[in-house]
Amino acid sequence: MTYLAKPKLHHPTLACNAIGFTRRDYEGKISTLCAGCGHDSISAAIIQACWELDIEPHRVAKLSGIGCSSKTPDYFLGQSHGFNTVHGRMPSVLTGANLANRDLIYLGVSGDGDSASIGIGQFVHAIRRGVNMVYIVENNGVYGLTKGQFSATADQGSVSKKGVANTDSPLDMVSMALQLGASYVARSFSGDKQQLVPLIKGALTHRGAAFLDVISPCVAFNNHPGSTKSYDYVREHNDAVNQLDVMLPRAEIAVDYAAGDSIEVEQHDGTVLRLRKLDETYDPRDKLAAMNLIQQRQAQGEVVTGLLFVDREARDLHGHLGTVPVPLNTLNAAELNPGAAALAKINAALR
Ligand SMILES: Cc1ncc(C[n+]2csc(CCOP(=O)(O)OP(=O)(O)O)c2C)c(N)n1
Ligand code: SF4
Ligand SMILES: [Mg+2]
Repeated sequence: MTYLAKPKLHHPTLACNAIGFTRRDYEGKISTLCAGCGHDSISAAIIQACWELDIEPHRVAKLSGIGCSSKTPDYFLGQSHGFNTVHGRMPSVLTGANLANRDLIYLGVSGDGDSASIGIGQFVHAIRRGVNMVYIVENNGVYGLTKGQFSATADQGSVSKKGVANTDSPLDMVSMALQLGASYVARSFSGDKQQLVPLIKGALTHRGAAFLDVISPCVAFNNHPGSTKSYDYVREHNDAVNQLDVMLPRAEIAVDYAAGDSIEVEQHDGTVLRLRKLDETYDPRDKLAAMNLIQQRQAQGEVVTGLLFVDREARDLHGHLGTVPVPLNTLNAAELNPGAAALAKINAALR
């Protein structure tokens, strides 16, 4: 069994939003991810954001690629449209769906492997075209699903569960998104619900390409030598009849820090992540300042979080292409086939 259905029991006193839905109405199946995986916290934040925004679930199309992160759309918005694409191909499928039906809210969920490795070309072009979407990368620096190989966002010098150091330079998807013309760019941490929920709400209400890089710890690959809880130790001391992976449950890493402050977050593998939250005076309309700040803080070993850039006047792909203002499936035969005279005019313009 790859998933577990949730029992449909709603407590009668559960709070409803303005359109009469409880949070449970925005949930999906029971997650099969490792206990404590950051991705589950992001799913919870998406559920909360959609509930608070009174979004009708059937108006959302959630799309993903392949990976633990790309499995998560199964665990939220169970009443929405869903498309689990091939590895790294979510952006082009999302672009096509968006062009066909502009009336849905498009939510692309991907991983750092799915988007920064195999799907990097797809990511680049969807952002550059200004597709009206929320694009979330659940960034853990590894290919979690295939057992922890480095992804293209892994920091140089970080050590894999096998003790091998990563020698490659990391891709910073936030800096790339800014350079590529995303009109809403933010970074957060999966365990910072206070920051993440408003950022997702802002992205859902933004018209244009909204990109969110959410750092999301993978709890399964904190496999340091000497630990009696490591996979190797468990295997060596396990007289099992077949090869098993033991996913030891971990607590979710939650953080709570104020605007302008920085915080050191110890991850399950003992590494320390230094987050810096943008302060309240920060102006997210200045793209150059955002690019500078990311680089400056990075040089000091810090990861800046918050809404880094927004362009409220942005046009989306439909605006660039001058498409019809309604979904294509609502056009009637006469509108779809304007007749021989219109065709002759187009042909004449091409001669
Ligand atoms: C074409 C193709 N190549 C490789 C794979 C194997 N594969 C499955 S998931 C994955 C990486 C997923 O990493 P990421 O997107 O970071 O997701 P995570 O599991 O870390 O959340 C890879 C390489 C595949 N499924 N299809
Ligand atoms: S392997 Fe890592 S990314 Fe995948 S579910 Fe487990 S903790 Fe999450
Ligand atoms: Mg990953």
